[in-house]
Amino acid sequence: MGTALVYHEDMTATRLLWDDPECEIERPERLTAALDRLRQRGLEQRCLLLSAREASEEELGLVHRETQVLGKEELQALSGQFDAICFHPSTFHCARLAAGAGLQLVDAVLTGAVQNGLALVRPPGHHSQRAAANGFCVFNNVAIAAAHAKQKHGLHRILVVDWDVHHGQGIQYLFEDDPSILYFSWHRYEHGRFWPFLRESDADAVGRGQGLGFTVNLPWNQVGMGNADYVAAFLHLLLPLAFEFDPELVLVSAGFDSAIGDPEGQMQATPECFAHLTQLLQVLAGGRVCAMLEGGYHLESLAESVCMTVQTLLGDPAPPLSGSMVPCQSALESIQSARAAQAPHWKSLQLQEERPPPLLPGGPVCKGAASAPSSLLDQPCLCPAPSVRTAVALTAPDITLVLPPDVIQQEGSALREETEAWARPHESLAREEALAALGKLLYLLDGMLDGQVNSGIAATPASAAAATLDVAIRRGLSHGAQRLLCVALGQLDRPPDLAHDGRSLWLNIRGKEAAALSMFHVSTPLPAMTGGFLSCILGLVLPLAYSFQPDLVLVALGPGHGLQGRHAALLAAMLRGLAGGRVLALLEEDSTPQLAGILARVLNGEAPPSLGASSVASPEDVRALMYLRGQLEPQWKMLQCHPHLVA
Ligand code: Q9C
Ligand code: ZN
Repeated sequence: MGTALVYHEDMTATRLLWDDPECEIERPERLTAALDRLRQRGLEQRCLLLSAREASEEELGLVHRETQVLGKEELQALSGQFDAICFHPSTFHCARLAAGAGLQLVDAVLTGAVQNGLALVRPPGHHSQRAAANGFCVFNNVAIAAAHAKQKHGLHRILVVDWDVHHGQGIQYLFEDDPSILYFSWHRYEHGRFWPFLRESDADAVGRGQGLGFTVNLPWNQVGMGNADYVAAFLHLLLPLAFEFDPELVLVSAGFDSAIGDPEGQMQATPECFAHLTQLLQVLAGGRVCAMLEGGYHLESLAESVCMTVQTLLGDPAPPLSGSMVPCQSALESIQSARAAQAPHWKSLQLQEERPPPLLPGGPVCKGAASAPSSLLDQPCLCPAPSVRTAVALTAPDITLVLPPDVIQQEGSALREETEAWARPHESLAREEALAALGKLLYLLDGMLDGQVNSGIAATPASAAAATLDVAIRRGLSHGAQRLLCVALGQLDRPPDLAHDGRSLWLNIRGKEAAALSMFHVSTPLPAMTGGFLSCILGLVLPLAYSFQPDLVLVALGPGHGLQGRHAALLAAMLRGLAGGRVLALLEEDSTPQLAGILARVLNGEAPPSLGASSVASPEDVRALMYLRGQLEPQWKMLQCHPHLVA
């Protein structure tokens, strides 16, 4: 459905007219650097370009008390009245364009003209308050867009995700008693010693009145937070609440001063991390995500991170995350205290009764802030994008399948002799239908391993599902995959002679009981209800997967998998964050065309349908989950959401 990019070059006009070391980082080059890089990467050309308009007085009035225009002479004097603000004659024009850009973006998404988009704007907005400019922000672009989405489009639930490294206190103040806006912000806090030095930026500020629980603050008390910390915050804090909230729209206060190299943030998350954050948000609200630029002052890091965000909005799979995926102790402390503060307000957090953390030697501590290694930022992703994003290899091409034009139905098959050789050890693969299906699967898998195809779907007769999966695992491991994650649903047993060499991680969802037979062989019951399914994905499957860092993912819906289509779609959409989206889904031949269709579309980058208001996880589901997490946490660090006590 497309991605909008909203911009106007007039927004490069506002700049610093006198010496001010605090304001000088918010420069016009921020926009031009981001836009140039989008062009260079061919990303701008793939977007629907919208030229920003000015917001009207009335629209600004949704949030702000007065919007006076001032004479030049008073600008410096006026600037002095606010914290971290430097006005320029063009500032008001730019700020009205920035707010207008957000409104256009929301209109484009909510009228269905596009699926999602980014507004590239300055000045930023999230520090701005009803009657006060603050922290480079004049009008609160995201807050105005949220108020507009409620007023003009009748929305009832809007999620605002503020991944800028500063606390968007302006948004918090404007909506702190409003339960229709769930505001999440992580921010550099350092126990209150970082700008804007507010007590109400801490985790215990959770909203007021009707809005209790609808403000979620995650203060970072150390610099140097990285990919593992950010992804852990999403999996263990933001996403459980977001699914329970069930937003109709996601607005992102997309500041990139939380990325590596930024002088304000001093964090370590790489640009790819923003692809993952974006992709994780796209499973909400039917994929209606509107991102608006906030901060981001390291031009190189900013430009790369903007590209990662736009690329992901366009549906490209997220590049794999680099670095070890181990959250640091300080991040875990913050996540735990935010979870504890929110638990009274959210069912999804209550059930996971807080256990005493196990006594273990202390985990890693955060390394200090790193400057951006230019080598890391300069090189574009070395692996060329596969020419086919998604291929469907069903035994008989299915004309009833509704597929987007860029999803191909694969005709090819592996050579007969080769297919027979792989099939030989398995009796269930002797039948002609099973062999034919295996031939198509092998052909598809080879295309993926060679880098021609990114993701795919293959089918097999139910009786041959286990054997076909076994062959797929072996073939994957012997033809280039270093680490293979297999998520097997239904009655599929781990191939008995699969080596326990750490190259494969087997996760069976449908096991009779929860069991971790080894760190590479995990089995869990299929939760009955949506709530349990979500906590299984967010609390077990994804943390395991992000810790393991596979380069190939197999998802098999085997006999009796019992998974609803929308649940399967969500699982596939979220697993797509692993292995650069190299995901092969294996279905039973008699699966409905609807299931095959929705999986193909999701693997191709379409948003999964929203799950709707979710039920709570059952006590048994929670028990199974807690048990497995307890068993596996020492090995798979992304499962942790508590700091360890140092023994
Ligand atoms: N060295 C935005 O990122 N100065 N605003 C803080 C600490 C103000 C940041 C000084 C930073 C404002 C949108
Ligand atoms: Zn910021």
